Amino acid sequence: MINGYIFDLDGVIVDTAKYHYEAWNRLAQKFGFSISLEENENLKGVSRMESLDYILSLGKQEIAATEKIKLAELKNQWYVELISDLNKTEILPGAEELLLELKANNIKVSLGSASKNSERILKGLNLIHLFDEIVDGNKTTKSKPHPQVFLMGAEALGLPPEQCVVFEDSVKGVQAANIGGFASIGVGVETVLHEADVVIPSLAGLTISKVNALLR
Ligand code: B16
Ligand code: MG
Repeated sequence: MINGYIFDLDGVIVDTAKYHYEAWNRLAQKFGFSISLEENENLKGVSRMESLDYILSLGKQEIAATEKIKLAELKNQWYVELISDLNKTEILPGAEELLLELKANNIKVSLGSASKNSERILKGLNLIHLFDEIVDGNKTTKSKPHPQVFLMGAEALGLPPEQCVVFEDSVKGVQAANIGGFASIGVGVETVLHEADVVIPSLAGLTISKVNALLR
């Protein structure tokens, strides 16, 4: 029985992955290389500092820790500029409709995101009131595939993991949900997210009864 819904943010609720990619690419170009779309797949759901480490390793750059902090801040400054005028068209198909149905049915909802910008994004899109709890990169100490972010979400909702479903667009996020004992719904491509219990292309047309049927 599913009583709680936990949503990843980037790639599930909102189409911000393209802005992370743009900002990281700008940083990579400072070092004379660019990030391929395949390499970008490895950045989804990964924390800011871990993403930076991965990018610097792609460019074979060895950078002092203090300089890395400055680079991560620079990337975030560019990212925040890029998302400064996010609008409703960037809410991914079906996300708002499902959140509204959950609210109308008093089903508990938490965010489970690695991003430290999640409140800014959800407020900007006027979606924040549809979440009972926000667990994001400002609260966690461990990155996906560690299940911490989802376990904290379930705990905040007052539910055990087996009563919650996690929606994720990243491989590491799906792994985190599985390790934590949650039902997992991958949002994206089956070949990439095959470890999820169920994979759907998007949230478009998804309802509570369809989720229950998918997980039966
Ligand atoms: P920030 P999610 C993740 O969000 C993104 O997928 C990932 O690309 C990003 O590096 C990470 O958040 C940290 O974001 O720099 O805004 O703190 O998919 O877990 O919602
Ligand atoms: Mg994501």
